[in-house]
Amino acid sequence: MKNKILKILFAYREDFISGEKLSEELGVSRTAIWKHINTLREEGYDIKSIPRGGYQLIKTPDILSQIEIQRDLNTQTLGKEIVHLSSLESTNNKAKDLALQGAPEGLVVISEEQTKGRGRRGRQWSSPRGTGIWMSILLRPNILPREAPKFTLLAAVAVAKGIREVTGLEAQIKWPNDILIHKKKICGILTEMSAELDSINYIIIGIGMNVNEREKDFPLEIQNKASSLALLKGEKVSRRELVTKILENLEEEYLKYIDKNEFHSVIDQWKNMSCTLGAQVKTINNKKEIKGIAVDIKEDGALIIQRDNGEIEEIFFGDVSIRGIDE
Ligand code: BTX
Repeated sequence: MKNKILKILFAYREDFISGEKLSEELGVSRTAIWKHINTLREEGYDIKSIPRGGYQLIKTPDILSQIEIQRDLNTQTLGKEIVHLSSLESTNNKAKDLALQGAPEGLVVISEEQTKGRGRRGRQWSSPRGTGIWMSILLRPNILPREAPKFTLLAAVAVAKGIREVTGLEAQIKWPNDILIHKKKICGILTEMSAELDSINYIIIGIGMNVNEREKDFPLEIQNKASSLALLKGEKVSRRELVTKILENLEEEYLKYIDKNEFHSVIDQWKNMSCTLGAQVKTINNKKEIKGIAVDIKEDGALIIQRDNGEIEEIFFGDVSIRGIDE
């Protein structure tokens, strides 16, 4: 009922709408309407009321609730169901629990803060309240498990493109899963899956993005390498618009891949937005150091490095440091 009231208030937002009209349209008493309006106010909606004039929606709050995100969302499956919580240990953990309970493909879990946000290999992900986007998307693709690394590439493209569309900032992709702007880390992606030998139960794409953080919101040890979109843009950025664009971009590429087996547009965009290709890089693979130039990316997500002596190496996992960015 609360959401129905909100929808009507939003549609009439230039105008006042009377309590009487609301109660007629929704078939509940004016007192019930008044109670729901008060709950909406407690959630941060600025709703003006005048005696005999009715109610007017003045301002919506900066929260990533289902109704706020779905307002402009143009997707078939992704984000049709959104679980939005005020605080969680990790949205990836919650998405995993829901996946095990049979949650459908396209489910999105978003939290205003994470108390145990996770990076790769047990690393922590700083996720302060109300400033960034901490979300996980559940997919159930009918593909072989070895195809799964493609989803990190797909997600990185959807995110980098979304940032460019909303802010105009030149987001770049650093292999395998970082989004950087002006050499600072803005976003990390954690793709996790549950699979049998020949089939995937589910894939969870976890996206952590710094949006409106101030410098002091970051832990001291990452202040020199992390930044937020607002710090780089010089003004507050809409988290809602970013989530919408990212889900739309993700679905577009996902459907192309799943329905038409078409992945080249992800690869092309990945290459265009990459800050890794062409750079001098260094990584550790099977305990040996590999140094050279990153020359290509393969469809399975592998990074191709050409050593100084001309030898070619394929890297599937790990961290790569880029000369000029990390050292
Ligand atoms: P990663 O292992 O590549 O990066 C983790 C490293 O990044 C940390 O060790 C730290 O140095 C740095 N770092 C930590 N927090 C931040 C931050 N807010 N901004 C920039 N740098 C940071 C990257 O892992 C994958 C992160 C995924 C996070 C999402 S949030 C939603 C979902 N739920 C969850 O628990 N994780 C994912």
